[in-house]
Amino acid sequence: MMFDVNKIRAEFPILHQQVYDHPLAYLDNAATTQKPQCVIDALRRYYEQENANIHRGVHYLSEKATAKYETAREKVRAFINAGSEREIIFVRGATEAINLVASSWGRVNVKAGDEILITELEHHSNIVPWQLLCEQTGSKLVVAPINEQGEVIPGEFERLLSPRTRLAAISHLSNALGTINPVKKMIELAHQAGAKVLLDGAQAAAHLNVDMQALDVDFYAISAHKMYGPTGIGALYAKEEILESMPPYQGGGDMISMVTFEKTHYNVLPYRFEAGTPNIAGVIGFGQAIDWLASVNVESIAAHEHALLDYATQQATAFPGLRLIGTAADRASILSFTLESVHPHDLGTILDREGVAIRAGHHCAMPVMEHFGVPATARASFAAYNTVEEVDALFAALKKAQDMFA
Ligand code: C6P
Repeated sequence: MMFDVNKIRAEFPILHQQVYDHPLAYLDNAATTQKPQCVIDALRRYYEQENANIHRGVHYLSEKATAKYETAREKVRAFINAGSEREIIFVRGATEAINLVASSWGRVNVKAGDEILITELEHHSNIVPWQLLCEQTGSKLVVAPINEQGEVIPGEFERLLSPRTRLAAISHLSNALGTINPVKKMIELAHQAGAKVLLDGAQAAAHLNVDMQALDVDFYAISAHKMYGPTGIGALYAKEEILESMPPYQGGGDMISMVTFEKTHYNVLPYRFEAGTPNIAGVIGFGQAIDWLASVNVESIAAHEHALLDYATQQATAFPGLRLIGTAADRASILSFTLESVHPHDLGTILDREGVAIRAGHHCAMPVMEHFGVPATARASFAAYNTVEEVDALFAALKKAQDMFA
């Protein structure tokens, strides 16, 4: 199927509005993507026609809601090519997925003297849970440094892996730099050292083909809201044999098979890790978003975004006073930069008045800012529905901001 950006745009009602008398150019997709009509309809349909609690009722609506919820699990499984639905745990998002692993897997697998290896380009969600685990267990956080392009220094990651490394936790695609890590190779190296690997796929899942079996990764974290789906829902992939060995993350309804005051028997996978009434509407919306992504095709989206990123990078390179932050050889969908004598927050505000939505700040990756010696960057991030005209609008607005501060 031909990639037709206008046809795609037509499916996103929110995009067709004026902001301060300018057509909206939404370039903040790394923070969250907009939602196609089919996802909005699925959420509405759920509350209008299907709402009931799942896994509990014997009535018509409960069975219908349960079937939709479990169908969505199968959609997530297929989308990331996991081997089994038992390996897909619904959580609030990538943040909760990582916290689940740190808390449950970490509790029984990490002890004093062990090491957790991360990289310098991680989001706080893939730093702080490991710091907490290290504080609790007396283990040590080890950080693989990045170079001036924003790439994990080849050789350093390998050098820092040791027999003490229990886990390597790595971003698949950096939200602050756009760097795509060579994760296949990193997973192989970590496995050779006897460590498990968690990939933070929050940014990757809507921009790269992700395949659990081909990667042979142990844990993978995703957020629906960055994949054209609802907020407050995401998934943790974990290998079945690892999940089987992990203690429950939270206790409550649905995660048990039998409870007495003396002893509780836990439910089978994946329910053991889904305590309480879940975000049923969110899961159904997530399933719909995956149908949408799969129908447009992630590879076609990636090619479109790559062309936009190339075009934007060319303009950025020629723009006086602009410094690109993150120039890795392998990059996707993110243009992070500073502009001489204009603070990124001022840039964000001025661009907003021109209808251009970007993010300005540290992007929850403060160590990356420190590495590049900047307090913050401006970040434009692309999605399937963005256009060359919107990139032009970005640079026209940047010119205006520069002129104002000249
Ligand atoms: N990054 C951004 O603007 P949650 O919030 O749980 O859906 O995702 C957290 C997260 C984890 N890892 C990476 C690489 C991320 O980019 C994010 C979210 C947003 O860059 C909000 S800070």
